[in-house]
Amino acid sequence: MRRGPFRPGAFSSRLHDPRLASLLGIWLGVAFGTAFATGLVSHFMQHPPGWLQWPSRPAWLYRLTQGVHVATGLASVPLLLAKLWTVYPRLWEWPPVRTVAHALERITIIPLIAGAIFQLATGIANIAQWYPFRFFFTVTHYWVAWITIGALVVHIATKIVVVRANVGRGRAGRAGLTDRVSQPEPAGDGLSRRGFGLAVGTAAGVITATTAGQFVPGLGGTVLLAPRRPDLGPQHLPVNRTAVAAGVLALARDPGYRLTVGGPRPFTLSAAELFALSRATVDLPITCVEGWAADATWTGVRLVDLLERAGIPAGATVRVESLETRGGYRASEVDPPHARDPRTLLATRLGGEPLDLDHGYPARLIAPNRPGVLQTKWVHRVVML
Ligand SMILES: Nc1nc2c(c(=O)[nH]1)N[C@H]1C(S)=C(S)[C@@H](COP(=O)(O)O)O[C@H]1N2
Ligand SMILES: [Mo]
Repeated sequence: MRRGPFRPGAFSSRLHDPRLASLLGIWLGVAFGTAFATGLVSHFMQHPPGWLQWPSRPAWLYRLTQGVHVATGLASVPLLLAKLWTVYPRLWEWPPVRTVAHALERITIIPLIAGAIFQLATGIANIAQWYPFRFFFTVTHYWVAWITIGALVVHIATKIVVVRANVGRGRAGRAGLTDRVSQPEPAGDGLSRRGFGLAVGTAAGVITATTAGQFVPGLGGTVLLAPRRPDLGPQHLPVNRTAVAAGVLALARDPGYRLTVGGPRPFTLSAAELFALSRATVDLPITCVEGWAADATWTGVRLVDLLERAGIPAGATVRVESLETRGGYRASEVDPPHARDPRTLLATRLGGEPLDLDHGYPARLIAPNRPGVLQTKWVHRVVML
């Protein structure tokens, strides 16, 4: 009665092997666990709950967490493909369901595989700034992460016996606990298990080595496969949204431009006054959620100086607003740790030159340890919340 893929022995490759599947599973577990943890950092930096005020130091923290987030996601691609290929014959397992526990275990595979593929596909589309989907990326990527990681925890719980019987010391002693035990490798032509493992590891390593330079200081020139070279763009910095795309060209160049600072003692500054006050210089990276980071030297006015002049109390959160009228990044809320950090500037110069229009002329926010999406450009207003 059992035909086609249901036939015993239908999948003859020696690479459909429980030890290989276990090893790939361990690597994938580490990669997805790391991507999940660093993804939470990114999410809660962008949407801090009321009780959480993110520190402004160390300045490099977000560069590290987000660089690792994107790197582990990219390295997961060959690992996931290899893992799926190694285990796919089990789709035709017979009998399809043995016990209730077995049925539940099989059902949780669906959100696990769907979620894993979805997270990698949408993440890669996002870093390539390609949005073929209708939903809002960050919200969906965040919630699907919880589903995927939940399914992964269940999967690990149901597979830990198999993994321990196939990997590590003492595995022979545990072999009696499961029927999913690696058999000695049959001789034959073609790729060996070791060769397959090496090929998959090499693929993950090459992807990492040719993309990780996008966040590692000084290695920007090594990125062959990353969508972005962090040193290319006007004033040697990439631009995600140009002044034209943001529709701010006329307003940013308007001689009547004013920076308004609200608060108990509100005041305004013309562009010339703002430039004259620009006396602080800091070295800080732009660290995009897409995983690239670019170092730059910024000169501008300390945000804290503006807040003090306006009489804004030290515990206040402020909102820095852009001339851009639409889009999710047109305003940025700044909590006290960042607002009061002397390295947080309304920058008017970049690398010693006036800020390019595409980098936010006449002024942009730059603060340590925050995602690029919060470093709003074309700033014209600061208000107390
Ligand atoms: N007003 C405004 N500011 C913005 C954006 C935007 O779309 N609008 N994009 C942000 C993003 S996603 C990043 S990574 C940085 C990029 O900075 P750069 O283009 O100045 O290098 O600017 C941020 N500031
Ligand atoms: Mo970004």
